[in-house]
Amino acid sequence: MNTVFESKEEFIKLYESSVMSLSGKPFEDTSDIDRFDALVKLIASKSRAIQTETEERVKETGQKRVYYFSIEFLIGRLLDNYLLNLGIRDLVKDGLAELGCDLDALEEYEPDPALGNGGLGRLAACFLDSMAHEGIAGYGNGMRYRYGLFKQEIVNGAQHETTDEWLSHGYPWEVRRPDKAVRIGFGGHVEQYERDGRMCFRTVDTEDVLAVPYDIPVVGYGGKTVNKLRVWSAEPVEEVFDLEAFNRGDYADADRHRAEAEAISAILYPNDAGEHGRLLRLKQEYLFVSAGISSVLDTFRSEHGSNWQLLPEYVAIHTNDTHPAMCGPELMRVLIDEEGLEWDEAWDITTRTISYTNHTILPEALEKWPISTFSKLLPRLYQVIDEISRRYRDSFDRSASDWQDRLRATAILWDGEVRMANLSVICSHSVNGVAKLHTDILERETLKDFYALTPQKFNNKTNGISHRRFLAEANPAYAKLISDAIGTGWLDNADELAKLAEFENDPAFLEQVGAAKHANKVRLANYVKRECGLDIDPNSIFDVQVKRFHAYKRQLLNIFKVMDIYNRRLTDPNFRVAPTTFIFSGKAASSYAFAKETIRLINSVADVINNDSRVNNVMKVCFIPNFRVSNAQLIYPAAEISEQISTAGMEASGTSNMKLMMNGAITLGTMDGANIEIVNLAGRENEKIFGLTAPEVDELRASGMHFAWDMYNADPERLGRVIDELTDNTFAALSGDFGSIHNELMSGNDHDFVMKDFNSYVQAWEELTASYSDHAAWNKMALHNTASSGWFSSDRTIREYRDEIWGA
Ligand code: 475
Repeated sequence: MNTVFESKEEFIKLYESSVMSLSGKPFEDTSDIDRFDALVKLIASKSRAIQTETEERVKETGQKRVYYFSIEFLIGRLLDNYLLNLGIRDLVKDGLAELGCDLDALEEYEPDPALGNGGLGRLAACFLDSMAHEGIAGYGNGMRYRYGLFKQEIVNGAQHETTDEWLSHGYPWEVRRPDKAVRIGFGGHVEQYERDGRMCFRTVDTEDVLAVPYDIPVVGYGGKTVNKLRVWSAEPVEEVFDLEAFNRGDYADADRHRAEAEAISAILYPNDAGEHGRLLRLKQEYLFVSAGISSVLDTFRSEHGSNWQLLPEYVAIHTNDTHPAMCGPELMRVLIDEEGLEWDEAWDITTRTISYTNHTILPEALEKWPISTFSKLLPRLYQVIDEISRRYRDSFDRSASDWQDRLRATAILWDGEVRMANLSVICSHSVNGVAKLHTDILERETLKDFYALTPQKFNNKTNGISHRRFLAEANPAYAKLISDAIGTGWLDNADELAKLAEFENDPAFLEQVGAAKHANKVRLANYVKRECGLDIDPNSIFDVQVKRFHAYKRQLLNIFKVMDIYNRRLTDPNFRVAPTTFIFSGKAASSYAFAKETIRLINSVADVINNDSRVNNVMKVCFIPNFRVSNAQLIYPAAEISEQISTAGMEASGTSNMKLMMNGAITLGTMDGANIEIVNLAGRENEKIFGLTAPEVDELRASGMHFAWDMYNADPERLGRVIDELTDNTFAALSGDFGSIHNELMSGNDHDFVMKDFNSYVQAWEELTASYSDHAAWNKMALHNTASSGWFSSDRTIREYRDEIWGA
């Protein structure tokens, strides 16, 4: 372990002087914000010292550098994580205490940067942590949005969005690097010119903006490697302040130029599946790709000169979904137009450098851009894409009978559109899915024509999570119990969690497992009381579904279950219900009406049930507003049931399933995404599986059968009643009825199989919760889940990427 501070005394001395010099006040007069700010800046500067050492080591050993391009990095708060990774959490906590400061209280001042929507963005952040832990020279390349994902407030049960001003007090982790800024050109037209007797292309009359990088340190556990995350901000190239307009009183006009440039990095698009055709989104994508590639090549050039054939040996560029798909053509453009390489050589270098991960099979998430928009905004890049496309078409063996079908399915340019997924596959040497089933579906369905042409490109990399953030840091009570039992080696190597299996039959230990869970439930109950004013009972079962709202994730199925239990309890007071708190949290894309109505339904059901004294002792429904990394870290440790109930075949992997499993929750789920791997690792008897399988879903879809009304008619007492209650005012008091959900379900013929899976789901829930009363048996299952979860550490995932894709 690197010694960051010689001793507590040294920390105190450095910290005190840092607080005073940054605030310009005597220590006693400084505010908590001053103290928080100074603490982060001290830790950041210590981290940068290690970063310099890391950098020297990378240079000396000629280590391959991995660049992870992602339009989202949902990093969460960093302070606690970095103190843990540097091995100085106790020292700092004690030192602060001597100065009369409480570390936990100071940590609350840290903004929780919402630079991502959900799974994809959080995965990128977990990968940064694991790359640093594994000693990989791995760097994030992304966007610095001025406003993160909207803040969610609940008004009369409905989601309202307000801006997330995470930068209003500054962000002490970042360092602005104007010396590394890159000029990005949009629009204009392409002209040919002669250079060294060779015809070349360049774009003229462009409108330029400046991409300015901000660097955030990424501290690896063990304190030996510190990498960086570089995020780009858009600014005007030069200060063009229109003094004349200002003097006329046209203040907005005076600064128009700046506002137009800054708009590019102003907002994160709040949709986790598809936001196409928006020019600003395309500009965002090009900005971070072009600036990122330029900075990658600068570093390479400074170390290896212009030996571009060596690029794939020293550099891997990974593209997280299709948002960075322009990496391929942009690298081609630079190698050809600026470095003077021939097409074939540039192509070989490019495809050996780039790799691609697919995160979803949802058709609406497959990015496409109108050629007209694209070619106007990026004329030269479009020419390069057109040439990639032409050569791709020419490569087809036209004697094969099905070549036209294959071309139609895999073409880059088709029907007036640029198809980004196909571009990504064609420019990459590796294409991976994020769980076994997902990769199978990519190979067999979504990308089957590519798989037929180049099967060797395809591979699976089942997702993982940072077990340090989501277990060690989020769940200190359980982490202490674990470390007392098996030592702290699991922080470094999550496989060591398997040693916990030894304690599965130790009644005293199991009781402690239960006690830690209870403490976490009390902690969450306090948070819920503070945030929503709702009392929830830590002795009830905490049944948790937290994730983005989406039809296929089926929060609707979950709330139907709650409605059904409520109805049955009212009709039959002898109907036994294990006391349960149903906890939901998550955001819906602002434009996704069905998802927003589902949130309103949950809150409306909550309003009725929580105020009904006939059922209050056995059920409560709780919607926790504004789900984000920081409150997720309070929720996962308190969960006992992990709801992973997506329509089989639809959830590429899921990662909250892994976080919850690691924290000892039992998965109540379908055979979908990584749930399948959870079941394989922990054993089916330690989870509760229900519902249609992916092949059954396929078959039903293919049959074209219309079953929604039949199912409704067949079960008037329960399912039928729940459906009626969408429109009969039962839950309308807060802000009205739910006709649109009713309509979607019945006219859409139960597209997501909510009605089809309803019975088996409620039954599975009843069986699972009935087993809760045997606390010892439950705690044993919980412990077994934790003990089986080590494989889901993103350390393992990253080692697989390193060995099988990046060769780093
Ligand atoms: C999957 N986000 C999870 C997770 O692999 C999976 C799409 C378009 C624009 C912005 N964001 C997106 C996603 O597609 C996404 O988050 N997908 C998720 O990726 C990590 O675990 O199953 O739904």
